[in-house]
Parts: sequence; structure tokens; C-alpha cells
Amino acid sequence: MALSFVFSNGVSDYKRCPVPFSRDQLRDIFLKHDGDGDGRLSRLELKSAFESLGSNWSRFRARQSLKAADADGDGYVTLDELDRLLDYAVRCEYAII
Ligand SMILES: [Ca+2]
Ligand SMILES: [Ca+2]
Repeated sequence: MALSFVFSNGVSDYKRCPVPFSRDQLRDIFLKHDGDGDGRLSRLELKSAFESLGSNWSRFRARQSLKAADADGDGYVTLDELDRLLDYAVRCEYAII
């Protein structure tokens, strides 16, 4: 039986299940989702970040990660809170360390 060398594009698989990233990769991904470039991540920006990480519950993740990372309670994850956000993501097994 011939092996098939035709691969599906893999994108759907990638989206379906979270792929482990390194902490540095996660940091890059979160920073890239600062859509308005104000140096902090709003809940919507977090949601799109978790979407791109393959989360099926991105809205839930955004809310939970904000709760976990937003130390001063201003509703945004700023750069000095980013480490806490990464801690959360790692806890949710989006990262291998
Ligand atoms: Ca922002
Ligand atoms: Ca904050």
C-alpha cells in the first residue's frame, strides 16, 4: 500500500489542541497581541492571544489570566505583570519549561 505524501495543511490540528511553547515564545506571542501598541494587554487582546495559542476557551482564559496576572487591578496586563501572565499560561500547560 502506497504511502500518501499528501498532507492536510495541518492548520486545523494546530488550532484544535494547545501546543507547548517555550516561555520566551509565549512572551513573544502575548506581546504580538498588543494590537493597539499601548504596552499592555486588554481582555480582548488576551482573548485573541489565547485563540492563537489554540485555546478552545479563549474568553474564559482571558478572564482567568487577567484575574491571575493583573496585580494592580486596572484591568490590563502591563509589562511588569507579564511574568505573572506567563506563569498562568505555563500552569495551563501552554508551555514547556
Ligand atoms: Ca494593548
Ligand atoms: Ca494591571
